[in-house]
Amino acid sequence: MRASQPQSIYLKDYRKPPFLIDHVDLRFELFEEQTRVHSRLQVRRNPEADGAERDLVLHGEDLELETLTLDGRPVEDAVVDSESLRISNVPDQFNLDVVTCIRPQENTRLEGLYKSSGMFCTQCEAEGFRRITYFLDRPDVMACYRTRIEADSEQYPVLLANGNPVDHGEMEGGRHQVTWEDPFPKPSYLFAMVAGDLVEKRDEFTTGSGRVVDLRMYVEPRNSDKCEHALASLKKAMQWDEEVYGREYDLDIFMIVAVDDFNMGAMENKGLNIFNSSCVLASPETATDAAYERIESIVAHEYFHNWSGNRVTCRDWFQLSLKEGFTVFRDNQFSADMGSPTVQRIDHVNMLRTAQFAEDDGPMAHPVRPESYIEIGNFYTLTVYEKGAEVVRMIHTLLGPDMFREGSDLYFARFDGRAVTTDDFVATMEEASGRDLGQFRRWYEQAGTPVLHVSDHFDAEKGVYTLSIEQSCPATPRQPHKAPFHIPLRMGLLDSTGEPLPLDDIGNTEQVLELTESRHSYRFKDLKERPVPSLLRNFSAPVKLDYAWSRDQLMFLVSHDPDGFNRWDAGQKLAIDVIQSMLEGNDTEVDERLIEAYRNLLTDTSLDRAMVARMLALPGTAYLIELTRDADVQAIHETRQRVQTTVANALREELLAVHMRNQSSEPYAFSAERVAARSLANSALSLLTLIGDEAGKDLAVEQFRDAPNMTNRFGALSALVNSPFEKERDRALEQFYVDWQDDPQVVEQWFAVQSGSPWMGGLKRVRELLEHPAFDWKNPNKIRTVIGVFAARNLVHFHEPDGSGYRFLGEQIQRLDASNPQIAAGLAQPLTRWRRYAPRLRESMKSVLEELLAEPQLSKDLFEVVSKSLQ
Ligand code: 0A1
Ligand code: ZN
Repeated sequence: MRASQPQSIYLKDYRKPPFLIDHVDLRFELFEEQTRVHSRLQVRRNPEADGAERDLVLHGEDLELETLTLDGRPVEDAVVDSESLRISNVPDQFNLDVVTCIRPQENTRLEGLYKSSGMFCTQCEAEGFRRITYFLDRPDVMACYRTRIEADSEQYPVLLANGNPVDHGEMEGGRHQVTWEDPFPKPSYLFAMVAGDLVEKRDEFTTGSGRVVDLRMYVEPRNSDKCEHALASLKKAMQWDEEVYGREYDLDIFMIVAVDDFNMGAMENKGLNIFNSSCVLASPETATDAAYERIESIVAHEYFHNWSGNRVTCRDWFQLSLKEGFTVFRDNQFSADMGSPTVQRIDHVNMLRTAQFAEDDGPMAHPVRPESYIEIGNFYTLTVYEKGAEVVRMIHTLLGPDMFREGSDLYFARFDGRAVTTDDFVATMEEASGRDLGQFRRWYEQAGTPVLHVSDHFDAEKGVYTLSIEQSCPATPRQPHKAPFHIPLRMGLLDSTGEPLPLDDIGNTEQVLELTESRHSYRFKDLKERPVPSLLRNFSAPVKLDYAWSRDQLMFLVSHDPDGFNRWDAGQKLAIDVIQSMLEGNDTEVDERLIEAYRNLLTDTSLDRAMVARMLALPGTAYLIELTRDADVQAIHETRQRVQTTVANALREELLAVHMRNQSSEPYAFSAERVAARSLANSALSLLTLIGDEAGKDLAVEQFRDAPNMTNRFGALSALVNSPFEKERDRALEQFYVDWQDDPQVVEQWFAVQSGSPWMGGLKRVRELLEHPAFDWKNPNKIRTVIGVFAARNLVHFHEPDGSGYRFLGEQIQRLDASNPQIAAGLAQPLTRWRRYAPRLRESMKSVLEELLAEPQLSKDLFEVVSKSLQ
């Protein structure tokens, strides 16, 4: 047990900052052993503060204070503890000079200033700036920064910070300095600096108003051929934000830096975005289509933050979804416009339903706007990001695109340069549209996934069809009772030929029903026959929908629903029903209708190939677990596998034909059409190798050998790894490593394909990977691709009935907690879901959590996750 219990921080305790800092002047002296940070703060008492504080209390952690002067006079009586610096009785306005010493070389937490592959870089969100110098490290304190960086000229020729470069020069001792000034006031979490021996790739973008913006990407020399895609994505994002949201970029330079050691995906620091290498570097030879897609959306996400996050920022960390929910919604809209909107929606909902619904149903469930936290780093969650985006999407649905745009224009105009709340966002949308979103605000306040129970009745005599809908929401921690949500439910009705039926007098065939009560019933008149309902089109709300479709109705929707998302979802529901009734022993064989549905998909060449690839994928094991109480993972995995192999065996010829039809000899292009063809060909290949098909094996070996790009090569590797062909698999894995050992991003994929595969000998192989020379305990990507992927994707082995998978994870978490608590707490996620599993599994998961909680040195991060999941 920890000696002291860390304190919770509550939204209800929010107070305006007692002091404001208008200007920050920083000077970094970078040396190999330590870095000296000189900071001059222009401080004044906040006229709007709630009470009159006499003392100034600054945040600071792991800092060595060297000197402290107030208006030029040394401060003798400052009180320093492990988290703060207190100066008593300060005047109303003053300059404070602070010199601190820090050790970036020893910083394994990767928060604040640290070193990665020989370069210095920073990560200040959420509370990293206090690890650089003493400061009011809270987002509602916004200042203008001037940053001077001094370092050895040879080792660190490139010196970057936010804003525009205003000065540079040589110094004594082979050193140099560059000074940057950011004219936009910003919170400390958006501060960034970088020093390294980096190559620069340049491009430019001319804004709508005719300003030329310098685009620069900085990478290690070995990555200089991997910048094109990120720069192209950036330009598309800049253009899109002007067209769709009327947002122009505001500085003269926009910089992107790639670093190998990074806790998250990327960071939107003002004018100087810093990226995890795996989320920005790509070439056709080294990155798969999936990586190209990820990069396009993350580059856009970080860029969009320049308005939704930077120009308008969060008042406090409870408001995190203000920037993240809105920005994810924006990047989803962007990705939809760049490719196929339906496919993009399917991928996104699949992730939301598998992972966010699980979070909302577990012990860490929290509202989109949480009410309390111990460590804010634990709240960069799928709920804040993805459910937050769904909430913004529902506002978009309720208001319609034009009104939504008016609302967003008003929001950006009114709150530019300010730190605001999710409530300010909603109120602005209300003001612009005249709609009342009072009840809608519950989406920000109540945790848990609402459930819609739908039943229907057809009165054949009167020709009246009635839909009855009841909503409820399960209890979540500290919220036993829920009030009804305001839910937009997009729907339509189809007749028996598949024609959409008019739903009102004007002949609309689609409607958005607005559910606000616990129960509603809707009547549709003048119908000749019982219609088939198509509900929750395009997943219009993040809810679970319960309606007893028959298998025939689902088959019918797969081919007739005009809503592409619902066509896919009907296929998923059909497959779930087949798998579940086999699991429950109600069916012994795979329903022929499912096989026929797949046959149609494979033979109808008029269908969108990206859609076909999605529809061919059975619901994932993780999602099936989420749908099951007392989940028996082995049984679920085996049943799913049986359905998959039955389908693949029945459709062998069709799969071979699909693989053949979707080959191309053209050079790599990241176009929707080519991506779709590669994805379909790879899906077919993996089904063939899965069933041990000899022709499939030969195709995979050949594709692996001759692949002109990483999508094909990795597709073949993954097909062999998930197959009974051990000899070919081992050969391919070995060759792949020999070819790509010098490329960390490719080696990460090599790790992931092995640790995530149920065919690779489970824990034994994962332990071998930990011993592999390419594994690095200090690199979050390696940790995630070996340990994280094992626990999240290799479900049969992670949930080994003897508990070995859980104990393994517990050991690694414990080991990592000392060096990188944020990563350790993230890895603990799968264990927090222990209540969902069969009794034996549940007990062993729980005991691993209990052992972790007994650790005396537990970090705040891990303490919060572990203690809350045992409550
Ligand atoms: N704001 C970034 C995500 C991010 C959050 C925290 C980090 O370190 C603790 C790093 C990045 C985004 O949404 O992209
Ligand atoms: Zn973000």
